[in-house]
Amino acid sequence: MFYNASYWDGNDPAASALDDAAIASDKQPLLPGQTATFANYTSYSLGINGIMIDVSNLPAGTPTAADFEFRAGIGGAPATWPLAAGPTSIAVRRGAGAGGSDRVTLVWSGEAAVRNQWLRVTVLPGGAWAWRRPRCSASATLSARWATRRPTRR
Ligand SMILES: [Ca+2]
Repeated sequence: MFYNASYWDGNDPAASALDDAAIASDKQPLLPGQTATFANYTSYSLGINGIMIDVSNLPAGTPTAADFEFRAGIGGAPATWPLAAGPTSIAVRRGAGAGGSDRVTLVWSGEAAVRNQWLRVTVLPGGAWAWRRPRCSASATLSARWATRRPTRR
């Protein structure tokens, strides 16, 4: 995840290369079977408003919200959480991801961003991705436990 529209990306609400400087390198998605730790929680005042997914061999075109499933909840089985708002925009930067992969950036604006809950992002197989099979890393959860304090480096 990254802190979209923050000091680190020049307060730019759009998805751009500036977002790479706003990556929360100390935060990690909680994968199925893992136990949540501090690394899975963000205290960003704007909630979970930016997620990057690096994809190898991304097919031509830009994924849409229909290529993902977004659910938000607090406890219980993530698969039963209510559907959450999709991202405001999705952008692709070819070759900008780790190891030369393609970087897919999802941003949520304003109230669309999940706060005080977990956000589960699932990459759906097929569709625009044209994947023959889903990758093991396709399902991840991030928390939007929102603290009342603002980021200290502002
Ligand atoms: Ca941005």
